Amino acid sequence: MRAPSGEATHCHRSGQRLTTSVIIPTFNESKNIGWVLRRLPPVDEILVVDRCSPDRTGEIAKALHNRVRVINEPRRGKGTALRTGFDAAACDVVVMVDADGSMDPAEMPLYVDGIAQGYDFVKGSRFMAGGGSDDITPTRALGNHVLTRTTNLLFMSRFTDLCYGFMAFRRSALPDLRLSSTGFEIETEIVVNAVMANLRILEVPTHERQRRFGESNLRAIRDGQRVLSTILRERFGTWNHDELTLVKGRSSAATATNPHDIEDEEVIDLRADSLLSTAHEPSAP
Ligand SMILES: Nc1nc2c(ncn2[C@@H]2O[C@H](COP(=O)(O)OP(=O)(O)O)[C@@H](O)[C@H]2O)c(=O)[nH]1
Ligand SMILES: [Mg+2]
Repeated sequence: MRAPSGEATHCHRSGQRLTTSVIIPTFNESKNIGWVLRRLPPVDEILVVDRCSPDRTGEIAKALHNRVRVINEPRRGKGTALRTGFDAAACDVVVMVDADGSMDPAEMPLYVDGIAQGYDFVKGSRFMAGGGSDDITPTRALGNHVLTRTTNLLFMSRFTDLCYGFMAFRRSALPDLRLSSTGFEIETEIVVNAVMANLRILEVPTHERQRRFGESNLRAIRDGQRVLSTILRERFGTWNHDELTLVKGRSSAATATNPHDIEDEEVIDLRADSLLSTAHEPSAP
């Protein structure tokens, strides 16, 4: 029997206990969402951000768990869905979990404990001691390894895994993450911006399972390129051909081609005359 549920949040503070919002992006996951919701530990808020799935994932999720609130996000992309969910979340800790059964929600306490211990950002790693994957293909493993190494070199970090989306962060850190990604590269954007913002970061071991039903929406080459572009953009800025400027930060709009549209950024003028007086010193991570 379902308890009545409304739009009201359950995220009131109870003593010093940290409240938790779980964000689950979904696109046609009707056969998997039940398993994910059953394995969730008690949380304060569950936001299923659904791309209006034809297989009625949203309705099914709502019928299965009385804490579920479904947000319909018709725009394409995991990044878009997660950003919509983050903006709607109301609790102290935000945890992101996929809906395909590849991430075991029963591991969630490890992430929330990390935040409770004082970390701002806790991310899962399949490649540290105690972690693993039943799902990763050789192509993806190689791509992830190269992208993780690249990130570590450019941001002076020591991550053991990059392209994996089981993560938790303190909701108060959300503005520091300055998110604008629409696709799978959002995971990378979160990681590198957490470094740039000097957040306290913890990696915890996680075991990736095989997706239970259906097929992945990720395309390794296309999405790998988007991840690489995100790393380079966050580290070096965006080159603007028209005005010969390098723009650090990014627009809230989809592209950063016009520096006048860009909010919250630093514009480095690389025109020859200004180069004589301005050295480009990227800020240390
Ligand atoms: N709302 C929404 N969710 C998506 C979209 N694309 C993927 N997802 C969800 O994001 C999660 C990860 O996607 P998946 O296809 O498993 O990618 P992979 O794990 O990287 O292979 C799953 O829960 C998907 O249902 C999308 O366009 N919109
Ligand atoms: Mg998956």
